Amino acid sequence: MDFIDRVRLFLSGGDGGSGCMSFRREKYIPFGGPDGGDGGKGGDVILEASSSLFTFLDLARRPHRKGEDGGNGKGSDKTGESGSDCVICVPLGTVVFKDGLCQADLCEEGSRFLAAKGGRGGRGNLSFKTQRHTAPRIAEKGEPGEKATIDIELKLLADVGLVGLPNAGKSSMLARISKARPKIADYPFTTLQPHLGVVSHKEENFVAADIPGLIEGAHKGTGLGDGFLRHIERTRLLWHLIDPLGFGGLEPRDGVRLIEAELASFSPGLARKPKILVVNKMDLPEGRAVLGTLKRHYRRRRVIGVSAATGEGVDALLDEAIKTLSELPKPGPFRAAATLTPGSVRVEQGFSVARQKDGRFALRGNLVEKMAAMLRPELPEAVARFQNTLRKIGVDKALRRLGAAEGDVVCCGAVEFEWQDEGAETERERWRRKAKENSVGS
Ligand SMILES: Nc1nc2c(ncn2[C@@H]2O[C@H](COP(=O)(O)OP(=O)(O)OP(=O)(O)O)[C@@H](O)[C@H]2O)c(=O)[nH]1
Ligand SMILES: [Mg+2]
Repeated sequence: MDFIDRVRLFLSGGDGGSGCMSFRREKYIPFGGPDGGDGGKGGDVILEASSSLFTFLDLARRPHRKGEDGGNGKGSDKTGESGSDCVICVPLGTVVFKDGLCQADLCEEGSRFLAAKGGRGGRGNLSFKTQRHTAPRIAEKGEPGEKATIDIELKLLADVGLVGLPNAGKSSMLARISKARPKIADYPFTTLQPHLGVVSHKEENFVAADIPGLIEGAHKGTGLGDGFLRHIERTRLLWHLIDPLGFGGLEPRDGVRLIEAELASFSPGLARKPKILVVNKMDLPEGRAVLGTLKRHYRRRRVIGVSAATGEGVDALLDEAIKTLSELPKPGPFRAAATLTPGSVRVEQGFSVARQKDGRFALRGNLVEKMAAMLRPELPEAVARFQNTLRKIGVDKALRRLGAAEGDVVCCGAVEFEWQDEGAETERERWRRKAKENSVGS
């Protein structure tokens, strides 16, 4: 099975259903009032962590997902049906990024992240009924669902990470201590993807992760690269496995330095993690000498000799791991350097108007674009309400300042309309002026 641990998703919430414009028309009921129901809400797109998944394979094949659209409202005040949510299952340990900022870390079974919100249903004409305006001929289209492009990354959840040069015996060790069965062979880069194994020792359990071998320049992409180190970023303890025979002409001691340099260049956090130097293949004659040399060289560090093949020293290594893990705090949710901070929140409000090269005016902004998308241009009252709102929020003033003339085309989202300059006065102002003029005249 392919292992995919990074995917870009293109998500869209379902569109809200349209509101209905209808009047009660029944025999023996004269003057039946408005009874158009609201549209239903569009379905959300939600990511949900599930322990039964280990890869984004399915998501990589279908990265475009959309919530169901809401149903349209109907007469007799019937609200449209809500669209059902699109729930996407992701493996435990999925970290969500939007515009490079970390948004969520789904590391608990069932934890959810609302990735794209469904649009609200448009209002039917019953919702516009007021004491003064008892027969509104106005209704809205549904709000379009939110569009979101997000990147998801898998950072496996394990307690112990196995690192080392290729062929050091990492997979053999995982197979010895757990029921995981990664491929083991006498050539470098046998392991091509991370493997997890649950280790039970003296009534304690922990999860160990075996990742592909690292070589010099892995941080520049040499060998299989260092991208797999992401999966041991949240382990609490590292076992650095060492082959007493060395690798590719490299002495074991130089190999230790090389791996530590690669860990440090991936992330300082990884370099700081508690490590146990594990000299593997102690059944080979070279084992004892190498263990002795490393113990002398790294006096202050824990150096343990084991053999994944015979099981020698493995119990002592597990004892040590359980003791160390019990002293270390459980890792909290992942926080990348570029985590969302109050200073980096993007607030999109207000509007902007600009004259385009073709002479038309572009009106942009969250509120105005949403209003334009929900406008039903065939209903004159809806158009008047739209124009009134534009005037109230100052769009007319801004257009006048840019030199727009009556009849100029203004584009707002997918809607285009001809601008009609109703003057700077609002209706209320006009009413007040007229009342004043009348009182002066009388
Ligand atoms: N004699 C001896 N051989 C071992 C021991 N552990 C592993 N090996 C051998 O070393 C070779 C490499 O073992 P793997 O477990 O595949 O090594 P790895 O570190 O996972 O290698 P990559 O996945 O390629 O990075 C295999 O031929 C194993 O049989 C050991 O304790 N003693
Ligand atoms: Mg391996």
